[in-house]
Amino acid sequence: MRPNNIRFVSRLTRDTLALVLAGGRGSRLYELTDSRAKPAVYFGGKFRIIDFPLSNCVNSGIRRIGVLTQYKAHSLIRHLVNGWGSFHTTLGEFVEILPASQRTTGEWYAGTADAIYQNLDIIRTMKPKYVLVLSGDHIYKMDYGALLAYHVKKDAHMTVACVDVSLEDARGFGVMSVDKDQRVIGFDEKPANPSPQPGIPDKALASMGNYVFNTEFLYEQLEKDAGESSSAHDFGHNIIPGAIERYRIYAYPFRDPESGEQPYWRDVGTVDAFWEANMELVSITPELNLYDQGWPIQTYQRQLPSAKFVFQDSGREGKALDSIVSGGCVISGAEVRYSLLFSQVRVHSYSRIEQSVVLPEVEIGRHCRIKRAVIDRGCRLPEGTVLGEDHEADAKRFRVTDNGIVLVTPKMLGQKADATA
Ligand code: ADQ
Ligand code: ADP
Repeated sequence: MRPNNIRFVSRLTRDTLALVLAGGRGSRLYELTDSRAKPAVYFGGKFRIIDFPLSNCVNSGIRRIGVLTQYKAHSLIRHLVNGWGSFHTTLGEFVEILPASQRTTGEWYAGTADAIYQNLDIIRTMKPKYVLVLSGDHIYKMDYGALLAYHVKKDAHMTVACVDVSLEDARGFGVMSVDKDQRVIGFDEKPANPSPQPGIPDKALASMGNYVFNTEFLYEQLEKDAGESSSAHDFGHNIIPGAIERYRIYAYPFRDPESGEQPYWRDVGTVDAFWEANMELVSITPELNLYDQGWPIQTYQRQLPSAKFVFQDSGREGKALDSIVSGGCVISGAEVRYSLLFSQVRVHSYSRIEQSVVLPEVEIGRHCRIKRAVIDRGCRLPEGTVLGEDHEADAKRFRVTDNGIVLVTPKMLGQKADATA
């Protein structure tokens, strides 16, 4: 098939099986991932992080998707079943959950490559021509069709999608060096001293953790790696560094085709990054446009009544300014500013919430003052709670981050967390 064939990209996406790695904890999110895997963490009012790669697949025309789960997968699985379970299986479309179940090696998934290796028998039955391995951890909109077309044009065995990141951030990523044709000639997983790119002294080329494989090549590499006892069975640590010399591994720079700029891409790996990325959405023109119907982000959402703002008899206005307020919220005689409220949040009279991210089903009692906080799902803040004004006092009961964001979970309040949250 030739790239000038008009059906070229849609053929490629149809021949592709996407496998979303969704088993990691995301330990730097601390208590936010106590009961859920990082891909199940809430984002942007209605979504969970995994909705982004899944929506990217659907919008790109990839409708055969496996999701590999391991760590604390209950809320993730429930979300997938509720929100992503209605594909047209009769047309060969599916989102299939592939949980670690000690089926092949008798062990849990050891690393990202092992997670896929343990499902090879299932993957083989799906007969894909290309396998797109995706990280379930990031927030971005990306047309995977363009990535697949690039992979085929380069006649690559494997293609690694990449972004520019600061040298400091690069220590947390796989860092690549490439030749002038974008062929990968060096790959260092989480290097202590990341090398900058030639001509860009402050930026390294980082792997997004998204890979396209020719299927046979993937099978060969995984089988070889499975037999190596010293391997951690990880794509970044083992598979890529071991393959770059002998095989055609290419880097695909994630860029806007029109402007050439790097699009929005966030790894909300810490509580600070989580707060910041959510707060960015509240700004007047956020870089990530969730209102763009050309690339809709789908999710599971319950049928909820509209948000309601109550002007109390006492003269207290219930209002939200420069904020995002989701369905089922009631703001009564209270003021919400520069904040993002997920669904079914109740805010009672005489309270004020500022620069905060409030997850679903939170109740904020009367006379509370909340500033620069992340309130986890299901918290009930008692009347008169003050957060974000005295960090020493906050730190006695809650987590206060380096940037002074206060994280509150039901457990910290002595309340029972919802096991399905
Ligand atoms: P990390 O993100 O540090 O680096 P890892 O923790 O393995 O790598 O997570 C990668 C993805 O796999 C995540 O989506 C995670 O949820 C999932 N995952 C982790 N362990 C899993 C398991 N046992 N079973 C199923 N899924 C699992 C990787 C690459 C780097 C790259 C960054 C980009 O190794 O090279 O730069 O991703 O974020
Ligand atoms: P407050 O502390 O402000 O008095 P309340 O719990 O009494 O808070 O709620 C105030 C107002 O919010 C109610 O008078 C009502 O108008 C509205 N409200 C509360 N619960 C609901 C609900 N389930 N459906 C619709 N409106 C509600």
